[in-house]
Amino acid sequence: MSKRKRILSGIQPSGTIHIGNYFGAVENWVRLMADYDCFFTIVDLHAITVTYDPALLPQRVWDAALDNMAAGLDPEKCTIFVQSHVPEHTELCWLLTCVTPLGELGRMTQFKEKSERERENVTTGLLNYPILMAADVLIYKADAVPVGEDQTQHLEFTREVARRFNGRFGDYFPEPAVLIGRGARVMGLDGMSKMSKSLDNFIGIGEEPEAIWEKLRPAKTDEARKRRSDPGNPDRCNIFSYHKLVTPEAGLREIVAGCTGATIGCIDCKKIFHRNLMKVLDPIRERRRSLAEHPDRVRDALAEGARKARLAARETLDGAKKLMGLL
Ligand code: AQP
Repeated sequence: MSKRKRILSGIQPSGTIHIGNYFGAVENWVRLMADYDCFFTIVDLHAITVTYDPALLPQRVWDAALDNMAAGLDPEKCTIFVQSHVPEHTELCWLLTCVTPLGELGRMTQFKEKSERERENVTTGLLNYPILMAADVLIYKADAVPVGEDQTQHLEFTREVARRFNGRFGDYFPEPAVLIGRGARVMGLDGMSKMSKSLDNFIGIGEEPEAIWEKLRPAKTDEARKRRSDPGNPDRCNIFSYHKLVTPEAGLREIVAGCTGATIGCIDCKKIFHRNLMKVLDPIRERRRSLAEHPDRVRDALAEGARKARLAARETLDGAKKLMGLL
C-alpha cells in the first residue's frame, strides 16, 4: 500500500474561529482527513508574537481545540496538538533561522500589517514568525499545506527556506504545495478587509444565531443600492460572496434574479444567508456544547496528538542536525 501524503496546518488561538477560518481552511482540513496523514496544530507560539494577555491564553487555546474538534477534526483520523507541546518546532526554527537572510523577513505583508498595528511592540518574534511557520511545516516533511489565500506568501517563504537548506546541506526537506480552501479570502462584515479575529469584523462559528443576525443586519452590501426598489449588483455585494459559501446553485440563481430585478431586498437576502449559514453552524455549535461537557476527551486528544507529533518531529530534527554537523 502506498504511503499517504502528509499535510500540516495551523490556527492561532487568538479568539473564536470565524467563518473566514472555517471556509478558508478548517472545512478543507476536515475533508482532507480522509486522504492524507494530517497534522493540525494550535499555534500558541505564533499568538505570543503580538501583544496578548497571558491570563487569557490558556482559555483561548482550549477554545481553539473545542472549536476545531466541533468543526469536524477527529482525533481518530488526524493528529491534533498544541504547538508549544512539541518543542522540536522551536529547535528546528533556530536551525532554519541560521539559513534565512534577514532582508526577506521585513518584506512579508503580514509583518508589515501587524507591525503597523503593533507600533509600540514590534518584536523580533513577529519578524521571525515566517521562520517558525516554516519549521512547523518542514518538521513533518509535509507534502502540502491547506491554508487561506493570506498565507500563500508565508508558504512561498517556507518553500524558499527548504530550498536554501537543501542547497546548503543536501536534499532533505520536500517543498510543500499550497492547498487553498473554497473561501480563499472571506471578507469581513465591513466589506473592506479580510475577515480577521483582530479586526473584529467577523462571524464566529460558535456564536448564537441571534448574535450572528445582529452582526449581519448592519453589514455592508452593494453601496449603489440605496432603496429596495433599486436594482442591485450581486458581484458588488459582500453578502452575495458569503452566499456562495453556503447557498446551493439554485438558491444562488434566485438571489441573482431577485437582487438584479429588485424583488429581493438586502435584508431579505441577509435572512436567506443567515438561514443557510445556520444549517452549517447549528451542528457545530451542538457538537461544541457536547465536547465542553466532556473536557477529558479534548485533553486526551491533545496529549495523544502531542505524543504522536513529537515522534515524527524528533526524527526530522535529528536528521537536520546531523546534516548541519551538530553532534
Ligand atoms: N478571511 C479569511 N478568509 C479565508 N481564510 C482565512 N484564514 C484566516 N482568515 C481568513 C485562514 O485561516 C487559517 C487560520 O488562520 P490563523 O488563525 O492562523 O491566522 P490569521 O490568518 O492571521 O487569521 P486571523 O483571523 O486574521 O487572525 P488574527 O486577526 O489573530 O491575525 C489560515 O489558513 C488562514 O489562511
